[in-house]
Amino acid sequence: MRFTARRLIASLSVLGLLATQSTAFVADEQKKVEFFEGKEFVGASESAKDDTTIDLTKSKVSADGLSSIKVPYGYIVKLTEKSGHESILLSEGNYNDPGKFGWDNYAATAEVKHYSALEYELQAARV
Ligand SMILES: [Ca+2]
Repeated sequence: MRFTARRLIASLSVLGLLATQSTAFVADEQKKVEFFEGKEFVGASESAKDDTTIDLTKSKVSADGLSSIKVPYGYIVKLTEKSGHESILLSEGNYNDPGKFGWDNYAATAEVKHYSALEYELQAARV
């Protein structure tokens, strides 16, 4: 009787662990960098989940220019203006108004890089 009860508890623990892991997995899969044409995350938007370079002048935010951006944990985004001479790196954060640092409707390309947690701590420390 005791043995059975213990086994049941052990089984439930394993199921609980699996459920927690699959939930974390789903949450991670839904993470993405989001680009918006308006400040405060409004207007037409573009998103990226994997390593990629987006030509913002030909993307969904091209009509009004990039004016806000959401960068989840694990991502670093490099924005570059059209001459290619100026660029900035953004790590995790919700940037509601990049105009505050002179980047409203200014970026022409966005290079998105996705890192594992360990790599990210190293990379983000350099931003
Ligand atoms: Ca804009």
